[in-house]
Amino acid sequence: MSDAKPPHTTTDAGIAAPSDEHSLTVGPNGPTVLHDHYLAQKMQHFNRERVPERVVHAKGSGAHGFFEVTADVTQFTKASFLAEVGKRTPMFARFSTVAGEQGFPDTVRDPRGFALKFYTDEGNYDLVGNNTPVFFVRDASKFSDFIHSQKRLPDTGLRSNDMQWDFWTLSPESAHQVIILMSDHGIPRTLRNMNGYGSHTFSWINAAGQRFWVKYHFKTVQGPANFTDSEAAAMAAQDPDFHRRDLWDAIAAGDAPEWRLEMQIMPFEDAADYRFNSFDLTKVWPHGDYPPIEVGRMVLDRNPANFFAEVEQAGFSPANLVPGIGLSPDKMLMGRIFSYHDTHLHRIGPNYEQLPINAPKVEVHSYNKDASMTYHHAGSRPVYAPNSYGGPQADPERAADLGWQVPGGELGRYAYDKHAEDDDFGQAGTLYREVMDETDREHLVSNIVGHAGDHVSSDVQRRVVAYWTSVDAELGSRVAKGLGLEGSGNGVAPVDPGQGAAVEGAAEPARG
Ligand code: HDE
Repeated sequence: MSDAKPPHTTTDAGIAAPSDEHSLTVGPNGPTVLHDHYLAQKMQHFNRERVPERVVHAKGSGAHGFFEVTADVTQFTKASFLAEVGKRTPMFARFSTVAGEQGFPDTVRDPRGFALKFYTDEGNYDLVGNNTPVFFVRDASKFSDFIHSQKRLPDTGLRSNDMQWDFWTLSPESAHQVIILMSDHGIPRTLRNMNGYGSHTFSWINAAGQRFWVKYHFKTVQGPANFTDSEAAAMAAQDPDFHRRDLWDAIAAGDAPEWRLEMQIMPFEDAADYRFNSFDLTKVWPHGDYPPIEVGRMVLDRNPANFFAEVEQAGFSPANLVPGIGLSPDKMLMGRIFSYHDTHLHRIGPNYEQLPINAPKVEVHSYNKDASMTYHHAGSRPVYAPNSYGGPQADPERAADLGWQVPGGELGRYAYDKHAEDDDFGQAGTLYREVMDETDREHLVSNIVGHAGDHVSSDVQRRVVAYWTSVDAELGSRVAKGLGLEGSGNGVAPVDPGQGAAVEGAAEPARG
């Protein structure tokens, strides 16, 4: 409680406000007059307080901090913020759930967004990842369909496990991500106890122009910790904002969470013949093939001063790449390069990068001008290029490098380019048999049966059994047993995409 004399209330025009609580009326019981501008502007602003929530990742929490380089990686990248051991770069992170709206509980079974904005001395670098190294689909064209299946039915407005399993069992490439989602890692105990990943394959380019394919792993120094289904349900009822509160309280108490950045580095030439398609977002690179190397540390040590201004208005984009860091022909990453800036234009306006949370810490010399909420401008400087009046000139030597050698080919919509060991279930099966222990497997089966047993039609449940049987026969039979469908799917591949609707006598999907 402050005993300092508070400032006097004003309008947004800085004019002293007449009262914090009384409308302007004719006598104490008379009509309120239209020219009570102070009352009117409070209500008018109140009606306009909301910007559209994010269409996905709506519920989130954020914090400021820094990234510090702990190893020399200049042989792989010329990125300035990675140029020397000990170099620190200010950053902002936003963690989020995917499918729930802003009021949704934190402790739900869902991937977590792991969005990082590095305010580097070459402009902002955004790495917009998740807490899982893979994703449900591998082509941007399926993303909005996938999200629609995770959200709400068009008629009831309710979420539906039937819809989720219908999509997943008709999209076998989802199996690796779904087994992670249904494992104990599907509900992190806190945002501090989860890893983060770039998920995609990106490229690093060194000063000599050599390109390497890379994958980012942010390992929580707090250690991974998760909720079981029942613990999570109890917490969702007790404190729907538990994750947000935990992150805030930890930082406020000086217990700054930290992550260790490890990188997998693949020589450029390896990708062509690697046993997995190196750019398939549903696959990992086994660490035995490309052992992760430690690169740096990320520490979050400052809470936002204002939630809306910083967390709600933060705009991240995978297109924000600095020199020395590039893309890869990952069809999901390619789609994302368009989408994020577009969503910010819709959600927070054409000048969102002038907002402090999104503004770079370096000078901006852009030929973009005007548009609503313009704050920074170039004064009388030319607004066209080329010009002979001292306007900025592009310097390709300083720019990020978005190219790589591309084998030719006809323009077309191609099926996925399978490499020697590529299939949709192999890495999920390896995870089940070789990485999980028996407790993990028991929890996995229980989570799958609990989820697929809740308002999911029998036709879809049969495909669920076939889906998990394709991952691992023993897993499939445990799921079949849990769903009371023994013998209904052993060794049967899931229904081919597009045949789902043709299943004879397909029951009306359970409206869950
Ligand atoms: Fe996103 N994603 N995404 N996404 N995503 C958005 O941008 C999109 C994908 C991720 O805390 C949106 O600002 C497309 C993968 C995070 O503000 C939107 C595709 C991964 C966040 C969007 C994907 C992510 C978003 C919605 C498939 C992990 C929250 C709101 C091609 C590697 C960032 C927004 C924050 C948010 C598009 C798939 C992570 C709609 C088109 C894969 C962490 O632009």
